[in-house]
Parts: sequence; C-alpha cells; structure tokens
Amino acid sequence: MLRSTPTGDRYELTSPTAMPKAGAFLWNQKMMIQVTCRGYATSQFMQPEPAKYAHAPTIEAKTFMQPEQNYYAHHPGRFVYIKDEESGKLFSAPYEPVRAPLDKFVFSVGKSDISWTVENIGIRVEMSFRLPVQDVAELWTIKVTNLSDRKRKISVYPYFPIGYMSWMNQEAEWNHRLCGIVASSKTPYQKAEDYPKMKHLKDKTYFLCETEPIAWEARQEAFEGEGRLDAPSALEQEQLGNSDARYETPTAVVQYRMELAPKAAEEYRFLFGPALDEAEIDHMKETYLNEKSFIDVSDDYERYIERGSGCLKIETPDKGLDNFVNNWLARQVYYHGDVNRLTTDPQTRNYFQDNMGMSYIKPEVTRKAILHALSQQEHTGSMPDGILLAEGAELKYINQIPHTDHCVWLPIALEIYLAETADYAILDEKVTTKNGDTYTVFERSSRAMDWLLSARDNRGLSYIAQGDWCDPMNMVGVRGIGVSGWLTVATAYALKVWANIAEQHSRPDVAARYRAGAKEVNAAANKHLWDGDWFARGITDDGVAFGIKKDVEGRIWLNPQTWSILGGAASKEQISRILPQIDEHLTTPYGVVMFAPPYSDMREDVGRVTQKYPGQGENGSVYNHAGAFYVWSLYTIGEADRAYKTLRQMIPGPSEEDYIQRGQLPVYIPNYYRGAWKKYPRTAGRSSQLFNTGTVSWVYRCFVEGLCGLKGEKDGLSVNPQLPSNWEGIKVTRLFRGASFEVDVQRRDVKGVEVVVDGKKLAGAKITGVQKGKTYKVQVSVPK
Ligand code: CEZ
Repeated sequence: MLRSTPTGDRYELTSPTAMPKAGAFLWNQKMMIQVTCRGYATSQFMQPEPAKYAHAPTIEAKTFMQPEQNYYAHHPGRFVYIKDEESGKLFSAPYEPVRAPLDKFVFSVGKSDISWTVENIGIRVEMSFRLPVQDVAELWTIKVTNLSDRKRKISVYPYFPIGYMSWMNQEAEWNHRLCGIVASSKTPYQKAEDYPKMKHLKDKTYFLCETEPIAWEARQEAFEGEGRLDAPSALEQEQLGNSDARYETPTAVVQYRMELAPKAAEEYRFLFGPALDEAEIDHMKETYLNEKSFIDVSDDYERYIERGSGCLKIETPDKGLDNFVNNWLARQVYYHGDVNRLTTDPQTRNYFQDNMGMSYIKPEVTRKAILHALSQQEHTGSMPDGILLAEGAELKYINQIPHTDHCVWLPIALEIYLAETADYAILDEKVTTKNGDTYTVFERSSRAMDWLLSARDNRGLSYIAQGDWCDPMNMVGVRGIGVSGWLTVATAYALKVWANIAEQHSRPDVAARYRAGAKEVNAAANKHLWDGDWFARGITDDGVAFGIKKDVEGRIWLNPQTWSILGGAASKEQISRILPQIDEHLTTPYGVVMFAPPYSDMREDVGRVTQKYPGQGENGSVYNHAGAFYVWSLYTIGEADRAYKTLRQMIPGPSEEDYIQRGQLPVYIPNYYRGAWKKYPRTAGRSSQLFNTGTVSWVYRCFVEGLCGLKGEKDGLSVNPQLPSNWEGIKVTRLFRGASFEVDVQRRDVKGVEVVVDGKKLAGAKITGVQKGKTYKVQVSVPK
C-alpha cells in the first residue's frame, strides 16, 4: 500500500481508498498547493493577502488553514476523465470524481514534484505537476498511453473546476488566441476605500492548453447537466458543448479525441493559475507553456528545494526515521522559514520559531527575521501579537487577542541562531522601531526579558491575559488577574537562555541579573504551582488552580512540566516524580498528548480550549509542538529513550496499521494527531493533515543537537550523542559553519563521550577551530 524509494526521497501510495485524505504539498515564495491522493487540491497565493484561483462551488469563508479539511464531490481538484469511445466506459484520474475501481493506482510524492499513474480499461494516465520558483502557476503534464494490443478510440478530458469566484461578477469563456479557458471575476468588497487595493487583484483564472482541443466547456452547469460529477451529461455527447459562463459558475474542461495505436501515447501540457489581465496570461503562456520550459522549471524548482536540504544526514538502525530526517524534515522547516505560513501577519511566536529553524538551513533568513521582529517591539519591551510582513498588513484573527508569551521566543530563537553561526555581532546591531526608539538587539532582548519579569502578579506568577502559547486558553485571565503556570516556568527558561547568551557576550552583570530573575520566578512557581507530582497549568481570575490532581478533566498538562525541566523550576527530585506521571497519564501509542483527560464541556474559567472537540486540536490531542518541547527538555536531561520514542511517534509508520490509523504519508509532521485515546479509540491517532506547525524547528533541533548531539557553541561544535539504549551506533553527516563533519558514533567501553578527529583524540568533547570548506572525519565513542 505504501512504499518508498531506497533513499526515501519518494513515497508511493498504491491505494486511493486506504488513506483517503493522505496528500502532499509543494510551494514557492508566492504560493502553496496541497493535493490529496484522490486529486483534490487546495491552492493559495499571496497578493499580498492569501487568495485562491480555484474555489469551492459556493461562497467560502476566509480563514487560516484548517486541520482535517473535508473533501466533497465538488471540491476544487485536478482531474482527467477518460472515455472509451467504443464501449462508452468512463473512468477518471487520479480517482475522483468517477471513483471507478482501478487496475493500478500510484500516488507518487517527491520533494519537488507530485505525480500519479493510473490504469484502467487498458489505458494508462500519468499526471504530474510542478511549480515555477518565482511565479504563481501550476504546470501540468498529462500523458495517456494505450496499454492494449488493439487500436483504441478514446476521449481525454482534463477537468480543472474553477468554482464560485464572486457574487459580484464572474464569467468564463474559451479564448482562441490564448488557447485556453479564461475565467474572470471581481473579488467582492463593499467599502469604497478598498477599491484601490481591489483593482490590482489577480481576479482571472486561466487554464491554457499547449495542444488545441477539439472542444471545451467553461460553464460548470453545462458540463454536469443532469448527470453527476461521476457521470457528467456533457460526456454523453460526442463533443463538449463549447459554452461560456455568464454570471454562472465557471469551470475548465477540454476534450481531446484520439485513436491510439497499440502502446502509443499522447502527452499534453497545461498551465493553470491566476492573472491580473490578458497581458499577464500572455506572458505566462510565453514563459512556461512548452516542453523546454517545463523541463527548465523542473530543474530550477529541484534546485530551489535542494537549497533547503538542511545540515544533517543520518544512518541509524531505524530506516523510516532516516528517510524522514534526510529528506522531509528539513524541507518542512524550510517551507516554514520560506513562506511564514502564507500569512502577512504571522503570530510572533510562530514567526520566531519558524525562522529559528532556518538557522540550520539559511541562517541569513533567521538573522533578518529577528531584526525585523524587533523592529516591531513595543515601547514597553513587550512584543506584539503578530509581526507584520507586508506594507498595509494588519493583525487579524488570533492576533487581535492579547497573548502574553511572545517575548519568550526571542532569546530562544537567538540562542539557536547563535549556536549555528556564532554571529554575536547581531547583538550589537541597532534597531529602530516605528515608535521612534532605537536600541541594540542586546538591549531589546533585555527589555523583552524585563517585560516578562514585570508582567507578573504579586506572587511572582506570569499574567496570562487572553492566552499564552495555548491560543484558545482565553478565559483564565480575562479580568487581568489569572496567571499561567506554563508562562511562569517558561519565563524562567527564557531568562536563563538570555543570561547564557549575555555571558557569552561578555556581559556577566546582565547574566547575573537574569539568573537571579529566573531563580525568583522558579521559587514562585514552586511555592504556588507545585501540586505534589507535577506543576499546575495556571490559576484563574477567581484564584482557582487548574491542571492539578483534583481536576477530573485537564488534570495534568505537558507544557508546564516540560518547561519546568528546561527552566530549572523542577529539581532532580521533582523531575523523577514528573516523568512517570507523564508516562502514565499522557503517553499514548500515537505520541504524548498535550494534557489529559480532554475536557468534555466548557469550563468558563479556562476558556474555549475546553470547547474544542475532545482529543482535537488543543483539547488534549497529540499536539506535536508541545511534544517537541518535551523531547527537547528530555535531551537536556539525558533521557534518550523517552526522547527517541516520542520523536518516533511524530512520524507516521512504520507499520501499515499505523499509517492507516493516522491516514498520513510520512512526508511531514502534522500539527496534531487526535488524542482522547481512551475515550475515542476509533479516531485516536488520526492526522490533522496540517503541515503548518512550530513543531518542526524543534524536532530538527532535537535531531541535530539532541539525538546526534552535534551542537554549535561560540567556539566550536560540541559532541554528545544521545542514542536510544538499544542502538549500537549511528553515522551522521553534519554541515556546520561551512565545514562538513562525517561522524561515526559507536558504543564502546568508555566512561564518557570520547572524540577522535582525523585520527587525533580530543581532550574534551568539543571540536574547536572549525575551518570553512574542510571535511572532518570524527569517531565518537559513547558509553555502553
Ligand atoms: O494555532 C496554533 C498557533 O499557530 O496553536 C498553537 C499556538 O502556539 C500557535 O502559535 C497552540 O495554541 O484555536 C486557535 O485559535 C489556535 O490558534 C489553533 O487554531 C492553532 C492552529 O492549529 C494553527 O493552525
């Protein structure tokens, strides 16, 4: 059902029904497209706000990307109908809309292209598409082959529904000059002041054919007629009706009729995308719609994706893990750092974390992002809820709700960036904000830490306002009194991280100040939040602690435990109490849940997180972002087995049963898998299919700095691999500051980690004096 190439750089799914929502995605800096194995597609492009060029058949709400998207017959997609002109038999590729049982089905996912091979009634259809690096467009190839020993008469109908474009104005027609269907619309708006923006929107959708078809249809209704999408009326006729759509729902379907000799094939190319006007469509056609450009685009795009391949290759006893880490993980990190989730106002915490992952891939992007974020720091030292990326962008959705944790992510992003680059000069860069103040990065970070220290109550606990990392925890502190247990211990961690950086930067005074701050915060956490075996999640406006033993739901939360380990609130003794509790209450076959048990009903003093469906999203799912923090905390205390187990559970597979239950290909980590393992075992483990998640930067860090233990320091690369106890060794290639390290880790009879570089044993476990361009051979012994 699912197989990979030997190197794991492609995954192939051979059933359209086993994992119906399983899909893959491609992107460039202007667009993203997610397709399912069955042919449904969701594409978005930035202008600069996200927009669509293929729509649902009815008006759609504008929102951020949602988990567990549903698909339905008229969902946008990319399809081809094949009609046998002799028998009248019909099927479609990839699978929808006809859903005919197929003789062969392969959904093949590569890092820079996605394709299908489908066979039925002796005809093979190969569909594939790619994206250009710079423009918004899909380049499709459809090849049809006669597999039988006799001549075949068939019609081939690529069908690219365009959907309901606008209630103000929409139409579509065949454009002879362009050789394609062009649909036009006006994005609806009502305010006169919006007009200057609206008039520049790409309101046309084109579907261009390299080869002229014999007929076409631009009106959805005329295509479907009284049939359904699995048997459209138009396909009963010898030829499509060549109609247009006049304030009617546009579609794009064309017809090629052919006689194929035995084993003969025909190949077609198409271009699908949005445009402002005909001149732009002309330009796109000129640039892309020919065989050579398709090849060039492929090569360019492959190189573009290659530039995001990251700094780590591993060879471990776990093949599935190797495949994922070597091919897919860095790609997902790159996607986040490259497009910021296709929004013009990423949440500040997302912006910091998505960009911190880029430290391992393209650190110059991280540098710019840190400076950009700080240019929007508030006068108080606080960070805004979202970072505006485009001229005229506004804070939307969740960014209109006050959250108190954004400053936490600054020193963490800096720490990772500095570890990779040792670019301490960034700390002395001056940044001026809109409100006119100018401070260095160093000063700004201290101001952010001061803000965190100030935003606490008289017990020393951090206010939560209407949310912290947990967005929907919006009613703990609506009245401005409630506090966050997680943010309190996370504040200590941020202060500690910042103190370490300050010390490295020869500012022991500053380091001492924030270490003292962290100590004080941790003392407050211990006094008010320690519940005997774990830390509470918070205390409400009414003074009620929650996430504690006597709660029936939301009893134990992962984040406060994780961050108390990271920030030092939890002593060794406390950690030895916490970990078994996490094992017992939060561990499931699909990973560690964010808290348990999930809430079954609204808790008005906690907020809408309790209203989410039990086991879904933040209401107790295996929320991988929280899981990734946990894994990182485990590596900081040498808990290699628990860490590996949790990491492994974030990746679907390797058993068939696990793939089916999660319903996802192992080509990305989703933001969650369903929890409520005890309450709803049938749905537990199901993937959200949402690849936007802060998880991946942390997971990459966990592999690089935790499992492989190859962590950047100011003066070199420290070595401390943390293998699960049943592994004898691993091989690693790590790129670091322009050098390449070929590392062979083996268990041997040693007391501590021993490192031999190019035949010479080091005094400590750190490689200093790293030379750009050099390849180092490193033998590492770790204790048995
Ligand atoms: O959003 C994520 C946020 O992008 O939720 C995380 C948070 O830390 C991330 O910054 C945990 O709350 O209910 C909501 O409003 C949430 O905003 C969620 O929608 C959640 C989505 O899964 C993101 O796609």
